This record gives sequence, structure tokens and C-alpha cells, in this order.
Amino acid sequence: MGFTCGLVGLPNAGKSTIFNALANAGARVESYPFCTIEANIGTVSVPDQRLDRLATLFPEKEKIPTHLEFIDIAGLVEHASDGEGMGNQFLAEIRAVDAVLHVVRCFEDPNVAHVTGTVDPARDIGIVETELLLKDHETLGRVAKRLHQEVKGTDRKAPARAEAWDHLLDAVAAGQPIRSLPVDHAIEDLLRETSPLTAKPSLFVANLGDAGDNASAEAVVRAAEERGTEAIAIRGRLEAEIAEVAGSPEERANYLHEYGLERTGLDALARAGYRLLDLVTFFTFEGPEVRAWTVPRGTTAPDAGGKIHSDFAERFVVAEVMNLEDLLEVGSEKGLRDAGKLHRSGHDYVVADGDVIRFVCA
Ligand SMILES: Nc1nc2c(ncn2[C@@H]2O[C@H](COP(=O)(O)OP(=O)(O)OP(=O)(O)O)[C@@H](O)[C@H]2O)c(=O)[nH]1
Ligand SMILES: [Mg+2]
Repeated sequence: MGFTCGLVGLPNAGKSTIFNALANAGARVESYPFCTIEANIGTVSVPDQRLDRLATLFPEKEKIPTHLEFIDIAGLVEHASDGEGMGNQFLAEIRAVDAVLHVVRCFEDPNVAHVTGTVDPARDIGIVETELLLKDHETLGRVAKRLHQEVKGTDRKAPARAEAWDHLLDAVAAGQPIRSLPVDHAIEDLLRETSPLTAKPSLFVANLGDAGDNASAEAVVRAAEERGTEAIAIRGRLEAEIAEVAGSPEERANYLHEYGLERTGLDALARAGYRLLDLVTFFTFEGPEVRAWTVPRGTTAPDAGGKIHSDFAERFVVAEVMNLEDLLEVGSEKGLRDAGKLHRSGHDYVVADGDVIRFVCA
């Protein structure tokens, strides 16, 4: 699994439409708010041309890409944190994801009601962010009470912990998302366990109209820049329709090309998500599979091996690392070995994006 993304946004922003565009999943889409009640979950292969090219060397092997999981959550409205609309149900679902995709309506359509009357991305973003912050304030506040109780006990670290937590709580009350704040070492673990919503890395998805030339999208790009993150523009309905009618990836690419699109929303999103979460991909061709794997940047070779097989990490001897371009040029692992271009790397080796690796284990 690459990572899990939760789609959040106002009702009728087009979350389920975007979900269908990404996951080709046939989730229910309606022009009235709160169409989605139970979350839709979809898993998709991450498109990666490097894997496709590597697989050309092993036509007999099965090609296995890495996967992304999307969770399409019920829309949230003003006062959702107090139970308004679908209320708090969305929160547990967001807590479980690695990244939040904040879907913002940019398309104009008189047939699709807007919960606040007009298309206004900056305002809509503010509403959703405020709800997430309010919910975090409540969650952190509960923990703060406990920490203040602990100050009265014997744990000498308790006062520092309570103080650091209060700082965080004040910043959240002032409207700062936790992801933008420095976190004191004393509360790092506790914060991770609490899993606040605004601590999640977040990307914006501007849901454009079918023509794609939507001026409102600029407001989403600006909001993303102000927050130090990225915005991806997707023509949600168009891509969802293409995903539905196209029988194969090639057909899908042809349709997209007809509409002047170079890549799918999924492709753009996967790239942005890997950047956001600082993930890298490596490849293997062990046994009957040519396969892509996702790990956090900085992962050492034994830990990367551990992804493949739990005991690879302990039995690790050496990683034989190949450069994909070299491998494609020479045409075989043996050729690469003979040319002295196969690098034997030890326990400290940090896996680089695009490495092709054979793990040698005891
Ligand atoms: N014109 C137009 N309509 C769109 C576009 N994207 C989505 N819609 C329509 O907007 C309506 C709402 O879309 P959904 O995907 O159900 O919205 P949602 O955010 O999942 O809504 P909830 O589940 O109610 O929170 C549907 O009628 C869609 O067909 C678009 O790009 N253009
Ligand atoms: Mg929906």
C-alpha cells in the first residue's frame, strides 16, 4: 500500500465524483447535499511508467503496482463539529488516513445546489478548516484536562507536558492547524496517539467544471500556496465519465488527450501525494512478480526488505542495487553484473527513488 487519502469538503463539492474519477468505483453521486452517508472506500493502482518499462524485461512475470486507498467521506458543513449535518461521523474516518484531500467546488452549475449559496472557494475552504480546528480543539481540550490532573501526581515530567500541550491548544484556538506548528518533544508521542485532524498532511483538489477553464481554481491555488502545500485541478465530472466509459488505460488516455489533458487526475494526485508524504518507490523482480513498493524517504535497505517479507530485515545480507536505465540499456541483470554496474549495498544503504533491488538474505 502506498498511502490512504481521505476526501473532505462541503456537501456537493464533488467528493464522490472525484472519488469515482480516481478509483473508477461507481460511488453514488447526486445533486443534493449529503448524498454520501457511509464512506466509500476504493483502492487503485499507482500509475508508474518506470514499472511498465521494467516489466518489458520480464514478460513472463506478473506486474504488480503499488496501491493507494481513497476514502470518500460524508460532506461536512458549518457546525459539523457540534453534530450538524452528518455531524461527527466523518471524524473517525479522517483520523485513520495518512493524508487529507480537501475537495473544493470550483464548477458553476445552477442544477447543483451550493450549501452556502455561491461558488466561493476561499470561503468554503475556511468553513471546512474551521470545523476541523474546532474538533481538534475539543479533542485536545479533553487531553489537557487529564494532563492537568497528572500535574498533581508524582510524575516529574507532567508539568512540562501540560504546559507544552496548553501552548498547542492555544495555537489551535487561534486558528492555526497543528501541521503548521512546532511540536515540543515532551508531547510528540501523545500527539501522535491523539491523531488530531489538522495534523494530517493535506492537499487541495479544485473540482473544475467540464471545460476546465475555471477562474475560481486560482483561489484554491492561492490558498494552497499560503499553506505551503499543493493544489491539483481535476475536472471531476469529466474524468469520472471517462473512467466509466473507457475500457482500458489506453482508451482512457485517448479520451483525455481529446480533451487536451496530458495525465489523469490520479496520476497528478499520486505524484503530489508522494511529494507531500515524502515517499519513494523501489522495484523488485523476485520470483513470479515485477513489483513496485512504497517506503518513506530515508528507509534503509534492511527495512525496505522487511516490507517484502517480515523476516527479510533480520536475514538481510546485502542489497544488490540496479539503476533502471542501466538495466534497460544492458537488458539483463547478468549483463549489468558483468558490466560491474550492480552495486552491492550494506545495512546502512538508504533506498533511493527508482532503485531496482535484489535482496540477498541469509
Ligand atoms: N456541472 C458539474 N457538476 C458536477 C461536477 N462535479 C460534480 N458535479 C455534480 O455535483 C453534484 C454533487 O456531486 P457529488 O460528487 O455527489 O458531491 P459530494 O461532495 O460527494 O456530496 P455529498 O456526498 O453530499 O457530500 C452531482 O450532481 C454531480 O454530478 C462538475 O465538474 N461539473
Ligand atoms: Mg458524496
